[in-house]
Amino acid sequence: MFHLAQGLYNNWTRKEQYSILILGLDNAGKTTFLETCKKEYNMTSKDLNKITPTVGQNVATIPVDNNKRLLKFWDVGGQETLRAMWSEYYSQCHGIIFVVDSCNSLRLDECSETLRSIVMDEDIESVPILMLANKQDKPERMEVQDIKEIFNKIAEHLSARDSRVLPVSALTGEGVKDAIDWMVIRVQRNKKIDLQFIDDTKDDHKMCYIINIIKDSITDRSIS
Ligand SMILES: Nc1nc2c(ncn2[C@@H]2O[C@H](COP(=O)(O)OP(=O)(O)OP(=O)(O)O)[C@@H](O)[C@H]2O)c(=O)[nH]1
Ligand SMILES: [Mg+2]
Repeated sequence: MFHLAQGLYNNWTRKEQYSILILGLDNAGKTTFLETCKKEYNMTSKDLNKITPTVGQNVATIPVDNNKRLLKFWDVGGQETLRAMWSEYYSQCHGIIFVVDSCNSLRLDECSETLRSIVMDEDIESVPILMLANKQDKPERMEVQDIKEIFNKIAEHLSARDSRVLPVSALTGEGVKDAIDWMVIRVQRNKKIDLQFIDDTKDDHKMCYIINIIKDSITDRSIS
């Protein structure tokens, strides 16, 4: 009887959990975005001035939608050597946030080629993709429309998949909640998703394994 009651209780209280990958070139603002998300949802977050380049990953689970659902964010380092490992995460993710530095026009080609390689990967078929035109607080930013044009060319490969470009400032928090709201709706709508619930320790083990490989291959930068 106790086990039955406990089973029912667990069933009622478990929450849907979605894994969201945060990708983008190094220095785009991924970790800043994650820390600001934590702050926006009243979680303890790092001092934004103390964020260092990520070697490996940062993980945070944030309750959203009035605490009814969980988004588990995987912020993966964007340095070129680390990008080769991104695809290891694709089969586990329900949504992708691709962060772009709107102030660095010199890296736009690199940025669009990187996004193209993500979009073309069959493991992320049907996964919603949100592109964030970050650093909108800076006067030298590119117009969001220009960034949209680049993304739209790549979006031709997305078929009927949900995709969007939104302006944000990870530093000031402007647009961050709108971005999360968009993603929460999309991951729920996505019929093909395979829902994970709170007990996803197997995935964590897999991710830890991946991260150890990454750490072995990088020695010269500090872990954030
Ligand atoms: N002005 C401004 N600066 C930002 C913003 N977002 C990030 N930055 C700055 O950009 C730099 C890089 O930010 P990170 O969050 O470390 O970038 P990242 O994408 O995680 O970089 P990697 O971990 O190397 O892949 C830091 O100096 C941040 O303070 C923003 O919205 N506005
Ligand atoms: Mg980082």
